[in-house]
Amino acid sequence: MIKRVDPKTLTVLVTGATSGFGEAICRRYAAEGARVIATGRRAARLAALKRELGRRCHAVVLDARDRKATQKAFAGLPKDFARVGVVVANAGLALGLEPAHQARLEDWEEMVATNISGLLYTVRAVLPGMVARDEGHVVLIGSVAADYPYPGGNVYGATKAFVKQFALNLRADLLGSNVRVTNIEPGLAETEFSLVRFKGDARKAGLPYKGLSPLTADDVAEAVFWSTLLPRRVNVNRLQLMPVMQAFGPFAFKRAES
Ligand code: NDP
Ligand code: 8X3
Repeated sequence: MIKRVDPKTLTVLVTGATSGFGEAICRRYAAEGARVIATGRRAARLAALKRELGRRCHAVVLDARDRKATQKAFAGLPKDFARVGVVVANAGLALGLEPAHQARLEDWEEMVATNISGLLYTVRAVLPGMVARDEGHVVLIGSVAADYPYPGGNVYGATKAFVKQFALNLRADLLGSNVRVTNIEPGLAETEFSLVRFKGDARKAGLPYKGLSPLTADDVAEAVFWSTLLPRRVNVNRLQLMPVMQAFGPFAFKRAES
């Protein structure tokens, strides 16, 4: 017998809710009656989402890299939103696609600060409450870039490999509690991700999606939603999804000229 979690009972905290996956995840849960806490840096977009979702949405303007602000914001949530049942640590970015010897160190630092430190600040801020209540679900947004290397993916892929191992180690720590941990690893998905990676160059940003059907933000939101509503006895450790039109490359060789 499948007894799914009732979304109407959930308060869901989503970082990076101003676009892409995060925004779609907020909409998906809100449509089923959950309360959502939406965070991100762009205040106008958060305000628009709050207007759209109404009283069931609490919006917090927050830079995920700011440890103190994160702790303060999540410690001071309004009463109706204080019992976070699902946290989706989604805020993240890739910057640049240059080979390692040409990449900008500032880009590497920003990816580490957001995709690793920011994710840790978010999880650490809500985890004690979940453990105390013996109920909760930590969802981390990883990437196929954690599993398969590609030229120019150097630090971005490495940050997502961190997410992968952190998810597994969290599970190890949480055994014995009813707090669940899931790492969702999407492949190519059309959001603002590419525009951010190529720093606003719309032509370059469009190239990865040309001639194929990438995943959509709604596809990823559905995977997150589904995994958190499974019966509480079930833990999806890791869920990798790709467009049907994407697969893996063969090994690459540089052969000597003959
Ligand atoms: P988008 O660029 O559309 O969304 C990224 C979100 O992250 C925005 O809401 C942005 O909000 C937020 N964000 C970035 N930096 C910060 C910060 N310092 N503080 C707070 N929020 C921040 O991209 P996606 O929706 O595609 O990306 C979401 C996640 O999915 C990322 O972790 C990404 O690595 C991952 N991913 C994306 C894939 C893809 O192909 N699109 C595939 C696999 C994984 P704001 O700028 O307002 O702060
Ligand atoms: C985003 C997917 O392949 O652009 O994580 O790195 S990819």
